[in-house]
Amino acid sequence: MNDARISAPLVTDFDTVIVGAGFAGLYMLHKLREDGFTARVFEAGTGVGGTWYWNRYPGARCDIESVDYSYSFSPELEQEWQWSERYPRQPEILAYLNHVADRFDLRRDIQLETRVTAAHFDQRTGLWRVATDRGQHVTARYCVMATGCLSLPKRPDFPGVERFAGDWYLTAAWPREPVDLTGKRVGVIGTGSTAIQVIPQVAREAAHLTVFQRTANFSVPARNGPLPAAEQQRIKADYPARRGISRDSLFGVPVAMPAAPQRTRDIPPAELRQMLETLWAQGGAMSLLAAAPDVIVDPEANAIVAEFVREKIRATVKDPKVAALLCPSTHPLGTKRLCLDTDYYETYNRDNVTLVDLRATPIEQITEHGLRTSAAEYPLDVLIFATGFDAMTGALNSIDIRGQDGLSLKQAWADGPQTYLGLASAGFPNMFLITGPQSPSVFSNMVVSIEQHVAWIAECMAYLREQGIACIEASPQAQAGWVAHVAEVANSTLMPQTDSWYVGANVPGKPRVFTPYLGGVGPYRRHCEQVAARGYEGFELIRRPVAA
Ligand code: NA7
Repeated sequence: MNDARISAPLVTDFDTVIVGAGFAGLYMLHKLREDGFTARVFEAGTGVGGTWYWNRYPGARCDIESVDYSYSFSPELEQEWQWSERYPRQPEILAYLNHVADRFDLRRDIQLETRVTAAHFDQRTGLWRVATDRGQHVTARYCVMATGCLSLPKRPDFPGVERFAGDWYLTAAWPREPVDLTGKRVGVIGTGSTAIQVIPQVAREAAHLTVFQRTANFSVPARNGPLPAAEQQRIKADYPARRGISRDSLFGVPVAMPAAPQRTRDIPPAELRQMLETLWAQGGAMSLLAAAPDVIVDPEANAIVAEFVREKIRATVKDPKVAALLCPSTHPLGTKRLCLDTDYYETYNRDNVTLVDLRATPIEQITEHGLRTSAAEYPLDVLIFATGFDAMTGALNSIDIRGQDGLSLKQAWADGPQTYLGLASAGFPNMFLITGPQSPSVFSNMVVSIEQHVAWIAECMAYLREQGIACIEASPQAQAGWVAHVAEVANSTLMPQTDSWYVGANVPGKPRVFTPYLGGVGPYRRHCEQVAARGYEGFELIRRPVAA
């Protein structure tokens, strides 16, 4: 970048444009306002909440405990908000985010029902020009993408879908009005985390539920239930310590990283069995992974824990043929998102539930009255697509983002995302990504990772202002080093071999790259802090021209 080309204008519409009003966008706005920056948030939904605004399907719930899946930036907020259950339901998370928007008076800087369509960096002025689907054009020095990791759902592209005479729904775009499934014959396509939440709910309501499964997944019981006031009080009395452990942990949950982790295979079998039984009885997917983190590295450890879960499935599901179909066999445990459920396997003991194996009998087409596989036609009144997302890069690539010399982000990332720390991308000055690709993001408690990124970005902007720096841009060398490091860490695990959305395998034509950073939330945080402490090492900083 050449300083001489930047003639910073005196006036911009906003210091920062923030795209998205979910957990990330809301806190980014609050933090920037506190630090004396102006900001405008653009949000496509008719309300705030991001992921938790859109994913309102029956059974939608977070798989991180409510006391941990919440902001820590305000001690008052964390003390005053009362969670009703161990794992929060979508309506409760949405109510929480609306409370946050009101409590911190955020709404006046949020423009709803507005989708950002383009963001172009103007080299001459050093500003971002942002366009929306309402025909607006605004300028800002910084552009912060708070677009979420799982926010672009895959559209159903099954042959014949347009002919279906019944109602169909995408879990990630569930209607705001109640959907009555009573007495209906319902089909659910997919058995990922979303479907595993939807299926038990739908089975209770529908006349009949047919589940179309391509890949069986591992799921761990949530053991959800009310969160007693006394228990919540006890946690809140010690919140700073609990939050501190999460920030330093592997996954952003309050399970401390062991100094010298024990290898699962070295634990005497009886002791290991006892440990797994205890974890199973307590519930929680993240606790299981955190207790035996080597399952994603060591095939032997993985086989032990995977077989333990398969045993539990066989013990729960009465029909041995159905149990066998539900036992995952195509991938090591944890290499696809480890799911969390309430009564998922038990649901297959109901008389009104049928499981269809799409590996043996693939979908041929959706017909006017149902769905046809290679073996049979299933008459349906309602079809629910729980078929996943174009994860981590989809939402970013769907905006026309152009940086230096008109370089498009999509083009720059044609072979997979290229970022420095998952926070920025070379060629795109003054653009920040919150929980971007190649940061811990989806492999962590998102709220912990979001707060870390927001704090880092705000501190960076304050530094630039103080130092009179017009532009910050990731250097291509630092970026190449980070991308290689992310790949090296991933390649030391079993993760990249499995076809999952972590590697983009669920979207035809998407480059196969393992995208989250697996180095752990705590070590990653320390690395980002070091980068800042060293004057933003790995970034190029361009001073504001004196005459501007
Ligand atoms: P996932 O985890 O991507 O699950 C999608 C499911 O849909 C999965 O079982 C897929 O089977 C199935 N699927 C997708 N396309 C098809 C087609 N064409 N035919 C049959 N089956 C299909 O998405 P979720 O929404 O459940 O979860 C995403 C994340 O959101 C989750 O991990 C949490 O972090 C929150 P496949 O496995 O590809 O064979």
